[in-house]
Amino acid sequence: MNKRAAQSGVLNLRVLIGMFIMLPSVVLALAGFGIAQAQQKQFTVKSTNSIDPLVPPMFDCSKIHDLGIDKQVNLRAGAIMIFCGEAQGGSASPDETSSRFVQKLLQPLVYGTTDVDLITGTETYPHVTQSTTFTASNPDNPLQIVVTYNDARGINVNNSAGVSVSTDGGNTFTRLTINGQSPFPNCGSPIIVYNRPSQTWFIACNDGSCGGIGGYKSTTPCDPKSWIHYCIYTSSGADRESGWADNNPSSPFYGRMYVSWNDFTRGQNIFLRYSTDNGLTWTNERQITATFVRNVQITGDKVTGAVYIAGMDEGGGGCGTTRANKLYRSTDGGNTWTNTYNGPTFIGPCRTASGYFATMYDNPAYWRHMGWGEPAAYNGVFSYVYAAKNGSDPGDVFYIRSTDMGVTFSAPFQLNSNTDPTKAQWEPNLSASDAGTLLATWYDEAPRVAASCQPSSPSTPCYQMHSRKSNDNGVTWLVDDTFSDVASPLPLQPDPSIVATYVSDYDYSSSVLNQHLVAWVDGRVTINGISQMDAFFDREPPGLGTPTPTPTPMSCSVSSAGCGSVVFTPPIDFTVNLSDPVDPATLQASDFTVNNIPSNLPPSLSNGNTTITFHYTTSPVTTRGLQTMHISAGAFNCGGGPVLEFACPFFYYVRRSTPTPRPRWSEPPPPPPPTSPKRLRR
Ligand SMILES: [Ca+2]
Ligand SMILES: [Ca+2]
Ligand SMILES: [Ca+2]
Repeated sequence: MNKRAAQSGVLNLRVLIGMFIMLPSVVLALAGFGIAQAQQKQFTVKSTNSIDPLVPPMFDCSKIHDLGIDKQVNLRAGAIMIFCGEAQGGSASPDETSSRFVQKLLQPLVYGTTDVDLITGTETYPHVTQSTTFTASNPDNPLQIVVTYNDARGINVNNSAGVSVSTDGGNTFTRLTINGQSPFPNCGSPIIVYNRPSQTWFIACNDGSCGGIGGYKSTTPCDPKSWIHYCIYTSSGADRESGWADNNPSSPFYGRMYVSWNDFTRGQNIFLRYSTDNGLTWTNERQITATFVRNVQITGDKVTGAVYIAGMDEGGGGCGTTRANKLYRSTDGGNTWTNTYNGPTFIGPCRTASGYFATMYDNPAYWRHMGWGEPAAYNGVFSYVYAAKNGSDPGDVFYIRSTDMGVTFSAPFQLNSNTDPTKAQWEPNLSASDAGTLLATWYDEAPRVAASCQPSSPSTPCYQMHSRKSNDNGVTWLVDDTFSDVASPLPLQPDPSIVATYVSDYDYSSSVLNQHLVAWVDGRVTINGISQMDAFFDREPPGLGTPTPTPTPMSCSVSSAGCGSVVFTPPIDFTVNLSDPVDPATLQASDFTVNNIPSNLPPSLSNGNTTITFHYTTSPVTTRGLQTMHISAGAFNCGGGPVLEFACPFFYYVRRSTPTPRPRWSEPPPPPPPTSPKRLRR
């Protein structure tokens, strides 16, 4: 009874239970999955024939679709798919050689510097898969860069969250290791943010010890013993988490950390929690969607403090089916959310599909990818990159831009210059720098010469990372050129505990010191003679060109239901509504006047700082007739910029205490019908 038997056999619940009865020690070992069980960390899988520790005990395979397991991307869900025979695990027939080499530099670099392999230390076949990267940096110590990724090294001991740390600005990295594993037991699918006020790094992951989303935090990230466990959210259905931290001291929401995810046990919806106290506590979750929309990535605009979640309607999955980009925005620090954009449908990038997921390669189906990209926002401009099928072309990457904080968008701009309809470009990422530069990077088959790519063919170049840079926050783009140093073979996924179609789900790039920090999966390093996956890193230094000055900050406007109204009692309170939240630090009572008389009591804020009520000790309304409310342009800041001028009339009438009926004139006779114009006769 082993995993391969489980894959090939037709299993039902009773057979599963029988298996566990025959293997009581395995049941014992698995009992702690998904809940805090210190003992579980001590458990070691002793045999390659043991059942995958990622699969919960007594798991009912008939519930895979009800639970959305087939749509999830975390490695545990993949292990369940493999266990239930719904997906194949990776496999290969390695030869006995154990070479490991890196190809030398083949051509000059246009974007980026020298590529760095993030995977240091021992690799033990077949647990050699590292990919799906998330990159963050420390703005107060830009030499400190941390990249997280899925790491198969500890997949069989419930430890698949890899992290590599650089202390020299990204020239070299070290993969953190304790006792041969990452320092994050029970953790998988990691992401990372840096909390500037507390100078603390936070890894968030699918955390078995929290039974949901949790992770580890540290102020000395290169010390693997320094990381302390914490929890964010409890649910067995959490998947595909993403995170962002507001690290701009001038932002209205400086210091907040945001984590979003899909919860497949709660309608498959997107949820979010944020922390206002540097990670000590996390809010009750905000529900962002009311139906299944993939939580693609979250980002924020450090200037305005606005936070954005890029989502995708995946059209039921598969190849040849539609996708639609969706956007959700919060302008009050994550408290309330608005669905600002529902983009047009397009066909998702693919050559075929395997189960729910589209894949970029066929024969066999390989590299699941739905078209997910990455958002970036800076100074009121929201940008997004994604991938789509383009006629017969299996994949191109596109850029869309919004100058009204994610409500309306420019027409999609194709970033890849290669237009060979047999070559795919896919899985793009994007980051924005403080200089207003954008860097988009994607997987590009431009260097492929062979008719197709097959995994584990070290002599067949398949793809190379390509980039394109904008020096004006996305208005115009420099040329498309290479970012990684060499063309990579298509790496194999040989780990039997990870679904065979997995290569990389996303790369999350970021920026520091006007550099762009990018990681990706590369197959140039061979082990046992096969091309396998390593997470790589490179950075785009500040450009030599002069970045265009950043756009004028967004303005926001004031409205009031009182405009044009009639009052019969002189009011002392006046309520106005804002298009975006006011920055309370910029607001004063005297910003508001009626008939040039300023308010003289502290104003009240409500509705997430989008409603202001100004107060008077005595009403400024004293004479009958026309009255005028007024706020000068720039009197305070809201939505990240100065408020527009507001002037609004209303009327004060005095009711007659004893209404006297007016004499009525009798109705005048109707006017005579207009004379019909004479028709011209021929
Ligand atoms: Ca590897
Ligand atoms: Ca293409
Ligand atoms: Ca490079």
